[in-house]
Amino acid sequence: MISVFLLLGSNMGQRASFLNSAIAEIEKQVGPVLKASTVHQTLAWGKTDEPDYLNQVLEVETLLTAQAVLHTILGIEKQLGRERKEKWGSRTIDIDILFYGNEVISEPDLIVPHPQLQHRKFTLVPLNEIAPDLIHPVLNLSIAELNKALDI
Ligand code: PH2
Ligand code: MG
Ligand code: MG
Repeated sequence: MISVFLLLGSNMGQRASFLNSAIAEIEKQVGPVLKASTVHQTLAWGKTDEPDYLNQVLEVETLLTAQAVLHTILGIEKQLGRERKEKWGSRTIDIDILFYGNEVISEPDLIVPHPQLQHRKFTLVPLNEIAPDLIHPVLNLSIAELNKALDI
């Protein structure tokens, strides 16, 4: 069993129900949700002329490989009406892998830990609610430390 941390984001339509539908599908297709952060409303980052997001982080226990998790969550995004048009454009649901156990993965379609997570308050704040002591296997800092470092 591996613990995988997922970031959910929605900034289109019924955002809260997209998060809840994603959680239900993740429970069915990836594994049981061990922990869920609260839902945070956040300003769009990167492409700032987009509507506000709802973001939430989950810890999920899984028997799937990292590649299988990736393909499963891409399928769930499609199931929930995700369309990909422009980078950082609005979306019904985005599901990103933040951590897969303490593995470091560098494949053409999958980089884990998520290469941007240490720069993004919308990821670190909910992650810090459920896993402050988790150590980033590349940066060797805890989530609490990374979260604090972004305030400076
Ligand atoms: N995701 C992005 C780009 N910008 N901004 C917020 N607040 N939340 C996100 O989940 C988000 C974003 C790319 O996936
Ligand atoms: Mg994303
Ligand atoms: Mg994504």
